[in-house]
Amino acid sequence: MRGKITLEDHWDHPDNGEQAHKWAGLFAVDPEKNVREIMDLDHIRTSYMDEYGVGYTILSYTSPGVQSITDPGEALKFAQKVNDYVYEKIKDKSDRYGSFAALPMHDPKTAAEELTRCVREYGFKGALVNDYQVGEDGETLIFYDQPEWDVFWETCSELGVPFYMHPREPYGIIYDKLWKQRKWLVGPPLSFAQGVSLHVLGMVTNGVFDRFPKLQVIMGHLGEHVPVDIWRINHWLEDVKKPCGLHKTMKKTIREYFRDNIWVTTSGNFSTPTMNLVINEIGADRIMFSTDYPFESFKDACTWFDAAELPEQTREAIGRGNAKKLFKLDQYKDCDA
Ligand code: GRE
Ligand code: ZN
Repeated sequence: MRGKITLEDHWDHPDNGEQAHKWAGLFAVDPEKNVREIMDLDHIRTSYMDEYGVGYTILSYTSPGVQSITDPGEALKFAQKVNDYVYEKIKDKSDRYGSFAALPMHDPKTAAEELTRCVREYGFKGALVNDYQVGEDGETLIFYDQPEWDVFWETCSELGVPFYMHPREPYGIIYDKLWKQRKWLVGPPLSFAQGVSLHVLGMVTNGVFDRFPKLQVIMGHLGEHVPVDIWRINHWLEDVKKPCGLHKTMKKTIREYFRDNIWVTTSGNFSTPTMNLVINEIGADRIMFSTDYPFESFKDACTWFDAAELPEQTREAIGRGNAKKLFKLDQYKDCDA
């Protein structure tokens, strides 16, 4: 399929070279290639897009990014720097590239202000945040499912832009107690999915979507294990007789929040049986194609999706139609690159 849209494509800033090499050493088969590709906002990326039929990409600053900067002032400065930088890089290529805002998540008001600046001044398409923010003391983990974050969610709703909850690596005591003895499960095999699932289900069960019914949140990797478990999650949370039944605080069923507020992308999860499961459980109208480049191969993402057995109407919806609707990409002219 030509003219696909992709939403989980990471980049890194030239000043972050040391960390990029460290991260690539942990996760990439070919670290040099990974760093070269993640730093590129130009020919390498665009030629992959041209070759494999991606018309439009919404870029995001890499993980853990701003979420690991403990000092709130530094986090804001760094977020502004990367947002300014990517805007300059793509502003003349707005037919092919958009961007998510990177945000400092120490404080809801500051986060809301930086998001507003990026959307209003730069035309950014939403925010992509790497799970929890590490707090100023280097120990606190800030989750956005608490009531003080309402001002931030209100801003997302009012601006009408989606929020992408992307994974980060486990940090501090969480890493020491749970993952240190089984490091190979950190990242895509398990910890990423657990982290994002906890955070998004925290938002659902703490009433964020009841207070902001227009808010739209995206999860990558075909839903980070939630769709496969949705019957069981629903079963326990809806049953008011069970002690963990959250009937007092939740207005709708888990399935209804997925229908109304949550989207899922194919990033880094190129399995047709799993995609079919998500189509069955969540619906093809809530799924959007994505790659997870350069942590996954651009080619693998695209050739898998193009060849997957799907009705053509479904391929069109997942490949670009749903993203066009969600991100209001009407100006985007079905770029058939
Ligand atoms: C990511 O998407 O950010 C990512 C990593 C490391 C490994 C795999 C992956 O940062 O998808
Ligand atoms: Zn990713």
